[in-house]
Amino acid sequence: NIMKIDIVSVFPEYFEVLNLSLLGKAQEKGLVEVTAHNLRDWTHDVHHSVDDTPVGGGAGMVMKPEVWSECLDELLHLEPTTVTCDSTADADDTASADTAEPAESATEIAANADTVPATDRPVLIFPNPSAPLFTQQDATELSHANHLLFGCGRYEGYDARIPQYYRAQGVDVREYSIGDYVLNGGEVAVSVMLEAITRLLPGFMGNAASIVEESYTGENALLEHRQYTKPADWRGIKVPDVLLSGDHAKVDRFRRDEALAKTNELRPDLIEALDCSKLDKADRKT
Ligand code: 6GU
Repeated sequence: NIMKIDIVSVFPEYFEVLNLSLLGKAQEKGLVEVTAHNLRDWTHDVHHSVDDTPVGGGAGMVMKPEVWSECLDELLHLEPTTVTCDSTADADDTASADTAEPAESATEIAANADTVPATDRPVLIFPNPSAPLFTQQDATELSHANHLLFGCGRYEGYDARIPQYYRAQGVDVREYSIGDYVLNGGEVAVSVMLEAITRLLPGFMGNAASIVEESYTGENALLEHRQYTKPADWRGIKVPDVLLSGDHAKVDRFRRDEALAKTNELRPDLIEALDCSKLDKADRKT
């Protein structure tokens, strides 16, 4: 079941590197098909302009809805239509981005996040520094989709009616930020999301167990314990004795304690979010 990925950008060359590396291999194996498109190909004016000044005033430029819609209609095989709704009605749309499926409640979606089946509905994703954070759970969910379409905007933004319109057309529209810092355009953010999503595709990585043990995944999202390889003594620094003991239960306990202590120190927010019922007695002591 091949995953189709379209990327729209004014710098499509940026994505040429995707043909190298691991994603290039995945394309050769027929797991994914990635196509980068130039947004300017859908312009009609001599200057190939894709943005305009903000309505209401202010600095910067905003990406025009007409160019985006011609492009997205073609890639999503949709006919242009007119929708009847005002822009204020959709003001909190980013928050409800992943709850668009009426059949499933929000809790059901959360519970099934790791097992949602492949969906025939295309997912349209806009990188946006003012949107909710992209998480491992989003990556897992999106790795089950058949068709992803990424629209890279510049950082000043794109006309808010673009996601609103495609949501009204029944498209699963998502907007995500990759962190609390500002990038010039969505290209780097899309590369980050793409890598997080595609490495989860079945057959992409050799070792499936290494995915299960990672930080931010599994029952309890903790930071990972430290790793060591041989030699046991290197430049005077010794590997912890317990790891050489051959006692698997002791090793597991040691690693779990370290993961808990490290997460508590570096990411107390992840400890807060833990499901306490999943902690065992020994966990509580740490
Ligand atoms: Cl998704 N886009 C841009 N332009 N800047 C960002 C971002 C996205 N996430 C964090 N910073």
